[in-house]
This record gives sequence, C-alpha cells and structure tokens, in this order.
Amino acid sequence: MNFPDVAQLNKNFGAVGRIAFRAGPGGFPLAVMANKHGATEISLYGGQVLSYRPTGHLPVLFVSRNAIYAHGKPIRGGIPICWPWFGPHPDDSSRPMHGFARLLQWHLTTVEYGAENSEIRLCLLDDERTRAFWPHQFELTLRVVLDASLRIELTTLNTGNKPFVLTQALHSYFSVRQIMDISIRGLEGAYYDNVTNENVRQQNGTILIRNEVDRVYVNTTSDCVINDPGLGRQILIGKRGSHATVIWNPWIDKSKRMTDFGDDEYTRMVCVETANARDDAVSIAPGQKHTLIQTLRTDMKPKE
Ligand code: TA6
Repeated sequence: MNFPDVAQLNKNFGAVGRIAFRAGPGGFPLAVMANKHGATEISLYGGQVLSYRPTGHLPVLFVSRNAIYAHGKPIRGGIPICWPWFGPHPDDSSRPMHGFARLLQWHLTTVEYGAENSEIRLCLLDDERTRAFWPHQFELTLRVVLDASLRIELTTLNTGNKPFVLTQALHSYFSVRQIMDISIRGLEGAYYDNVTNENVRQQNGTILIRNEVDRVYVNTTSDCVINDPGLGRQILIGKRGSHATVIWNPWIDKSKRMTDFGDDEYTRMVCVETANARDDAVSIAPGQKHTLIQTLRTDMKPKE
C-alpha cells in the first residue's frame, strides 16, 4: 500500500493555516484541518478521524497510547469506520472484525474551506481485494466538516447491479476524565447486551459505567450526551441515518487482553457509536445510497 507523498498532497490540496498534510505514526498521511472553531486530523489509512479539539476545549477523542499503526491493523481510537459489517462477519469469523474499510488506504478527493468551515472528502472504491471479502461494487465516501461542530458523514453508493445489505458504525472513542464519574443520557430504551447475551433489556434513566459495557441500543434516533464533571464538560453526539447506538467500555479484564490498549485506559474513555446494527441493517438497491451521520460538539458545564 503506497500512500501519496505528503509534499505532493500539500502542493495539490494544502492551504496555509487551514489544511495541511503530514506523515503521522506509521508513516500514514494525516490531513490536518484547522479554523477558528478548532482542529481535527484524519488518517488516509482507514479514513479515520484521529483527533478533534474545539477551540478553548480539551481533546474530545481518545486514542490509545498503545495504538498500532500498521497496514492491515485497526487503529485503536478516534473514529474507526466499521463497514460493511459491524462486529464479526455474520457467516465467516475469519474475515476482519468490523469489516475492512478501516484497514485500507482511502483516497483524497476534495478539500474545501471558507470563513466558517473546512471540509475534506475521502473515498474508497471496490477492487479485487474488497470483492474477495464482500462480493459487491460500491463507492464509499467520507465527508468530514469542521465548523462549530465536527460532522462525519459516511455515504454508501451501490454501483453494482444487485442490492446489498450492510451494517456499519462510526465507532467513536471519547476522552473522559474518569469513567466512574461520567453519565450518558438519551438512550432510555431497549438494548441488546453483548456482555451477558441476554434477551433485549430496558435502560431506565442515565447510563453509568461500573463494569464492562457492550450494548446496542435499538429503535433510537436520539442524540446522546456524555456528562463529564471531571472535565467540566458535556459532549453532545447527534446522529442521522441511524436507529442504533452502541455503548462500549472494555473495563479491566478485556483491557488487559487488548495488546493495543493500556491496562488502565478503560478509565479514560467510552465509546458512543452511531450505527446501523442488529435490527437496523440497511438494504441498498443498485444506484441507491445511504448516509450515516454523527455530529459532535462540546459544551462547558460547571463542575457538579
Ligand atoms: O463496539 C463494541 C465492539 O463491537 C466490542 O464488542 C469490541 O469488540 C469493540 O467493538 C472493539 O472492537 P475492535 O475490533 O476495534 O477491537
């Protein structure tokens, strides 16, 4: 996988103080977008947002200190793109967990910026490698817009002649001060619990994290709010094109089993994932498209 030369990317797409490219960890090219509202970095490997920092705020996203930056491996943090399946492949467990989009090189298509916003588009197209994993033709476009929020849009276009069904997620890792002190609201409803594998359960009130949590909340179009008194902030997570939201924290034992994750890092992160998963799989006919959107913003909140 030979990435485009960073100097060439800066020559063709760079704009001083607005959009620049640099070689990140593992030599993966990173697009750096900045404006008065904040800054964000996107890896061309995996099409993965790796950082987002609104002006005057602390970083919003978490990336493990042990993250691995190697071809064919997922980067542990930021906003991994789980596509075209969420979780293990439904029929063949030998295929990569959470699909292949986060394991491939994406191609830069456009950058744009104005007084109030900056945006970048990357794309991934089917080829013989992807068709070996998933026998369909597609055009996958990632659009990242930085203004007073960070908006991530993932659009799947079926360019083939047969319909396909996909599950997917924007698997966002959020940075928190102390997992024991946060609460998450907006998901008072039914969920599948992947830890206990029990039948559908009901969420009553806000979500507190006191052990491993791996839940797919279904039939929900709600925005979520992470309340983090330790950092004196809230993270607001809006969504469109999704009826499922996933909440994950690996807690102690699973953290120890993850080589690309520090044993203690479960205390400083939580995943809130905008998804089409479980009952919310998406069927796309030839020539049709579906867009999954996650919108992030932070709001200072006096410490309780
Ligand atoms: O989103 C929750 C989940 O499906 C968990 O079950 C856990 O596997 C997590 O994703 C991380 O998956 P990954 O393949 O990135 O290690």
